[in-house]
Amino acid sequence: TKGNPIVISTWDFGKAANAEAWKILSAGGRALDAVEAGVKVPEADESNQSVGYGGLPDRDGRVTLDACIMDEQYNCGSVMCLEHIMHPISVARLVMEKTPHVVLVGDGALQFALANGFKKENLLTPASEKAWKEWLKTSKYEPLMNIENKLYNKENDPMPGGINNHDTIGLLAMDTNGQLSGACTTSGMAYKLHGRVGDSPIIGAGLYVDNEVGAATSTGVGEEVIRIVGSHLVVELMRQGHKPEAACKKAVERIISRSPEKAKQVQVGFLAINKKGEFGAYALQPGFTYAVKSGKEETIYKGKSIY
Ligand code: SD4
Repeated sequence: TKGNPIVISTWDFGKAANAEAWKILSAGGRALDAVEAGVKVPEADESNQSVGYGGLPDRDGRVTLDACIMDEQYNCGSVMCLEHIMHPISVARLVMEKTPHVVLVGDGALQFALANGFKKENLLTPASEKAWKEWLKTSKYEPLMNIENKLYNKENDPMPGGINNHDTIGLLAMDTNGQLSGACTTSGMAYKLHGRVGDSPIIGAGLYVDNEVGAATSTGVGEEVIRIVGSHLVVELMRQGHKPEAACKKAVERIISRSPEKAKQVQVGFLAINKKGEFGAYALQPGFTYAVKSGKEETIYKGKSIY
């Protein structure tokens, strides 16, 4: 039977990624191809300072990228701390499809990419270099991923004077055959220590796809997500019968119970879809948005939050 395809992704810039994924899904293509094509949009967008090209560098001025991908058969691939490659998601897919491994890191990931025809590029844009040099003046390392909560009120309406703090993209899709896949890609936390890896490229933390049950992805302070293996937790909660939004909420509450003080100060958001095509999200702080595209709608939703 032919189902109704759908694609969902984190943050409002997910809309452009969804549109690209939708071209594949609406033509009856495979969810795996759709998620890769979708997240390549923000990866190549230099105005997005937290994914791929144009991403903010680490504290040494190096743009290091994290990405992972997972298909409908529990195959997965990941790259961590990869430099100089515009599309880490495509390298992650190659790791999945062309190697007996799941994860390649750093220089090994770069060598693998170059050996497979990827081009070495400078990913540090003038705007991101300028922001880094500005940061260097104080060099204060505070992973303020929760800038949104100062910019949005409890109703999730943007407050005046705010900058739109874009974030990691996690994108989940179901194709006409009802198969699920997911992709997640980021430049990670700005001005992180060199070598720091967040949740995004860690299977089970930043992304998990279980084609029997559903799929989930996350955004925000990765350390808090890794601690609870967040995306896998969301999928397991859906397996137990929770709807996507309720599963995401329970995962967020788990973060609060594990890190009560930290949870008040940082942002984490989860996004999930189940096998019926039902979707939902939940975040610690207000300001989390996600984009949905299906045959019925093209919508930016405001995720509910605890605080
Ligand atoms: C990380 N979860 O590296 C990512 C960060 C993120 O830019 O969502 N945003 O921890």
